[in-house]
Amino acid sequence: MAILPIVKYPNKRLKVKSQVVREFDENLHKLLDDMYETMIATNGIGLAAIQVDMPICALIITLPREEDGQQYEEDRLELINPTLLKTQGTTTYQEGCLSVPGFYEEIERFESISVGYQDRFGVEKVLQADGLLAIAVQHEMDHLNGVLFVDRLPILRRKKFEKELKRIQKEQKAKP
Ligand code: QAP
Ligand code: CO
Repeated sequence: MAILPIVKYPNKRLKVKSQVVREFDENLHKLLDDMYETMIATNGIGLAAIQVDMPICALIITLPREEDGQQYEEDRLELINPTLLKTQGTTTYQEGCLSVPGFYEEIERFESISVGYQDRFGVEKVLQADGLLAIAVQHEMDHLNGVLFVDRLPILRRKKFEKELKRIQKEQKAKP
């Protein structure tokens, strides 16, 4: 297993459309395992393959449990080639992203969704999700289309983000 470098905004690689996964082999499994290790090491709850510079339709999510706020390996969720089947309602949540560290904003999403996908072995499955899981799945599926949560901000809040980003980048330059 390995911790992989995360591609950060405004790197244009994050805008690439991810390719459909056709081979459910050990290379895919190794990538998914490395993604999991990377996500945990960086305090993430979700990660798309493109964020570790592999533009393929694969994403992982491991939400913290409600009872203790901890992430458990047995709660690992891996969605390969996901497609939205059904949506209901809308909701907003203050989102962040490992590719946009230090910035959080309210984003509108569907409240509940149904998603078709394949697991790491290529077996077709359906996931019904609401709450934080539904938001995480939509956020990660956006990555597969080259879309970041900041791309969904209304123009004024997008400007606020670009301004704040300059400050964050200065801070990070001063750090190491
Ligand atoms: C996507 O986001 C998501 O700024 C996953 O400094 C967002 O894991 C799912 C993170 C909202 C559900 C709701 C962000 C870590 C992690 C940061 C993440 C940071 C360190 C974000
Ligand atoms: Co993200």
